[in-house]
Amino acid sequence: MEVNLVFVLGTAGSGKSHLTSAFSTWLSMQEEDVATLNLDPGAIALPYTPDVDVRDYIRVEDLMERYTIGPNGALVLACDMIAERIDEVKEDLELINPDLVIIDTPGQMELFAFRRAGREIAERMPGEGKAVLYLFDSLFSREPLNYVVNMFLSAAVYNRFLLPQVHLLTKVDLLEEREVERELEWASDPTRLEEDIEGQLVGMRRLMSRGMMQAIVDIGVELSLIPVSSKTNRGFLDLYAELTRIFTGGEKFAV
Ligand SMILES: Nc1nc2c(ncn2[C@@H]2O[C@H](COP(=O)(O)OP(=O)(O)O)[C@@H](O)[C@H]2O)c(=O)[nH]1
Ligand SMILES: [Mg+2]
Repeated sequence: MEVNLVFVLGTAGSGKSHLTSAFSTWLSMQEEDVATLNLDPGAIALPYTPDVDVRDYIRVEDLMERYTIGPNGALVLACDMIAERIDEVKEDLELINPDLVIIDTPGQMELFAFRRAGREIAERMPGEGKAVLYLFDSLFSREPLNYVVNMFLSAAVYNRFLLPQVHLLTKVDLLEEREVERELEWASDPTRLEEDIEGQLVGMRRLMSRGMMQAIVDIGVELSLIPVSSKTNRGFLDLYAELTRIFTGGEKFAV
């Protein structure tokens, strides 16, 4: 099956499910043969109807009952179990046979990104090309320290999957344009981030975030952030161009 896979990752509430919904709808309008896959077994209500849904195989409530465990334990178990059931997911996808699959991942990112099952799934899913979209919640990242934390998380995700990674600044419709511009500037020019940290933070938090930022600069992680909104579809053309470049350019690793 010649298919390209796009894994959508980001902290809880960063907009993964809404992006999956809006971007896949937008891609369909561009005549892309796109399918959606929900890998979040704990999703209660999704803003779209997934073409393939792990909740058809694994139900968090069933696990809670069967093993007498709470919702958190069941969610961890469910995410680990997806890896074992991945062949069924593959078969369901093969029936649809799309060119591109947008993959919505568990609300709590650590369940997918930092447990073994996530990488196993990413490795075993058959894809001609694979890419990760890492979502920076623009509201959350408005605080310089949170922005720095997000840089670390995105670097950790990259380190985990070693797939081309596109960074998105989500929900930009909720911010004033100058706030959006400021976050974009932090990405393109770390000295601006440093200045804002100097200006806004005091004491221990200032020392810590400066040290953390310096580490990021030392590691050499460069960030190019694409501002997007699932409400207005802003940035989708840029995102599409970036994915096309990754999937047709044969790029193996994003830096
Ligand atoms: N205004 C606005 N709200 C958004 C956008 N994307 C997501 N949201 C809201 O952010 C919240 C979390 O979104 P969701 O997609 O469920 O995040 P997930 O946990 O990463 O899947 C929801 O209340 C959404 O309505 C956006 O582009 N614009
Ligand atoms: Mg979600």
